[in-house]
Amino acid sequence: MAVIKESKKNSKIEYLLRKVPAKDVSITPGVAELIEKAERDGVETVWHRFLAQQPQCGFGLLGICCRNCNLGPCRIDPFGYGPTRGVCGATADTIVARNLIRMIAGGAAAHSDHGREVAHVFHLVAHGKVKGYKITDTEKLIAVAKRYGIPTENRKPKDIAKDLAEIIFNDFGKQDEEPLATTEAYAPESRKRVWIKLGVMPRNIDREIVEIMHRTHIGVDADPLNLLLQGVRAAIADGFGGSLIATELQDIMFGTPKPVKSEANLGVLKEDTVNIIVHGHVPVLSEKIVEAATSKEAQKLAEEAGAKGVTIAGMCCTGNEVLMRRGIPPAGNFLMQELAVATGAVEAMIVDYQCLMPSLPDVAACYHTKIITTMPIAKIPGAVHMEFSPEKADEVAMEIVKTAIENFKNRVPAKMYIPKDKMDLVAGFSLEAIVSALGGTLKPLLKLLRDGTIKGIAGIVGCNNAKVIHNNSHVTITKELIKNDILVVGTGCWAIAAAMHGLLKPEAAELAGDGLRKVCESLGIPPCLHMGSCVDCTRILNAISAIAEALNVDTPDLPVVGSAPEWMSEKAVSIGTYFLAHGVFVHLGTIPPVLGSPTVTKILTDDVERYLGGKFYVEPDPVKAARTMIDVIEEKRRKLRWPY
Ligand code: BF8
Repeated sequence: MAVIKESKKNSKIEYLLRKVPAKDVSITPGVAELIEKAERDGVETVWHRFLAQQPQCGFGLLGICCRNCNLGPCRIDPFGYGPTRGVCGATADTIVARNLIRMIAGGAAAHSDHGREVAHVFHLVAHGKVKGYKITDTEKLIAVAKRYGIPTENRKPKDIAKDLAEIIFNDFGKQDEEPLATTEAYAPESRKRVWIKLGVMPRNIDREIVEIMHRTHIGVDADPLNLLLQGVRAAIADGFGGSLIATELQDIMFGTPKPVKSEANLGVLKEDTVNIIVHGHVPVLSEKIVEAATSKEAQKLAEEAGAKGVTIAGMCCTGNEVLMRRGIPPAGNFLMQELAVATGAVEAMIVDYQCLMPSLPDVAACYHTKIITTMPIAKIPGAVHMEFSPEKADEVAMEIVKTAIENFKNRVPAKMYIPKDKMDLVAGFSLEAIVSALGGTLKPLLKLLRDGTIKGIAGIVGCNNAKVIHNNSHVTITKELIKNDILVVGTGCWAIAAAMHGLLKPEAAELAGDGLRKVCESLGIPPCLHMGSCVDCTRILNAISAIAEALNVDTPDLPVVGSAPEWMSEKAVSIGTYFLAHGVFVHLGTIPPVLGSPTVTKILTDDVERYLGGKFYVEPDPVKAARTMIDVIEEKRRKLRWPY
């Protein structure tokens, strides 16, 4: 396939074509042909910009540049011929550790601000101050309230919700040294003891993030281990005080996911309908857009505009949210967002926040697509801004959908091309849905794990990254693991990759080892379970904690591994670290910017196991990575004296 190589000539960007085999860009059907279409249309994509950035800064890749004050920027010579300290005196160890935990702070901030937004809407619902939202899952409300010790007997759901909203608001705002109520409510006792001993029990999400920013300011914390431990504390705070709050409250308000059939890939867009894509992360907006777009009023307006109705599809984690609860098909994962616009068949891409490419309006300018931003904290130059607020949710959602419908007349058929590729899937495996599929208790799963029918569980999460072949590591690792009777559960862009490659179909059981295959066939489930969006990684944590407690062991003892094969975001660093804090062996398929400090690298990939029971393992080759994860699972089984 042709890929644009950027060169500068006469002050103009000129595109030179060069041949790159499609398999070196993406393994996902439809992607290569749309990149070629984008090139023909003169559109630049993330892959082109990645090429234009080569070679990427070596100091940055190693994590040894510091811009934290205006003595710098400073960088350390990794070969020892140049400076070994920044101007202030910081060594590579200090700089790498500081930079890494600032990534955790960024990720934890993103997750927790999402959680805070959902908590705000939940508080409005509890106090009857908003009409567009309600308590949908009372059973879940009661289950969550009980975790916090809130009385639930003979009480109205609204009263229980008021108490829950207060506790959660207090978790965000409290200033004392006591642990987060949510950590107390959800974390296994064995883990709490480890975290208290290590001094990493989180107090409050804002506090831990602020403390990272303080400790990484010039002249504060220079000790790499001490810095990294604060990173662990902020990541645990994210796991409970950010992400988990988002998941639990979204379930209460929008419904706890149950298995649902759908399809995935760009082929879910239709040639004869108005096509709307919801992209971002927070279902507070996308739930309302789905309601508006699927309403009779919207369908009628679309017909009046000459279309055969409205098709709504998802992108990234918002895509996962509306897939799990409404069966809305995802059109793609992170690297595919520009390609969806390049189909020329999308009337509007409605975005909230996180993982949005600021280049989207430039791509849209070549077609008729409107990029509609909705959040005051996430505006993009060139996009149309239609501000969303929970108080006016229904009105704004319908106004946005009408804007998309009105845009149908501007579609240019000659510029339109939708790849045919799409794949069936089953999503929506919340922990509650898994327990229900097992007959109401985890006991059957424990028995299958013990006797080796299922050898272990792998949680695979995270992004796409243009540094590696799109979706190749996700799919290769997943296939290797299920072939070896390891049940795969996952979230985020992995979940969409797995869907597009047929791994979320019950029929994928035929790719699994004998034990896992038989279990999947008897339950009618796929060997890979879609557990949701990135904040829903906490569903995996809750599953691990529940299994450990039922077996009366600590979480690091379990035959469980984690993997982020194509990670790129700061959120993924925070997620990986809170899995590490739970004693999980965490594989990273792209190299984190830490190699400039052998000390930090050793702490993360070796020493930390002594403190927390888990460690990071970095391996870009997906087959080798899967082999190591299988070995780790077998070793854990051996220690438990289970057959391996
Ligand atoms: O939160 S997996 S690219 S979309 S960061 Fe982003 Fe990564 Fe996708 Fe969801 Ni998660």
